[in-house]
Amino acid sequence: MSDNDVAAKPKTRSKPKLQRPKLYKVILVNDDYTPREFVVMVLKAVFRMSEETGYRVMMTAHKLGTSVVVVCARDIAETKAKEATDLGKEGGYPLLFTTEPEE
Ligand code: TYC
Repeated sequence: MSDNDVAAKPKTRSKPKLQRPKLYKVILVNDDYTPREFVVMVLKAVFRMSEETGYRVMMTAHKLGTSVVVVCARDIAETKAKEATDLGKEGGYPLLFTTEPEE
């Protein structure tokens, strides 16, 4: 058996590329009906925010139209957005939280 019979090893080692799961933003959307204090209460209850942070996030949405609440894994983002939107519904308000993938 000559050296030529030995199967050549591939010269490049293929590194398995583990894709990092995409992160999602939970976005608070402004409306004309939900009271400010109610929005802050929901932010504190669902996203464990302090009064100060909740107020700041609420005022950002109030002034600019939307505000990013948190960035996290897709399933958590979707669950929290639904929980928070449902709290608004229970209170009779059109409060809306949406999700979108982070760039
Ligand atoms: N714009 C509402 C008001 O003036 C308050 C509000 C803020 C509602 C943020 C929704 O995402 C919101 N009562």
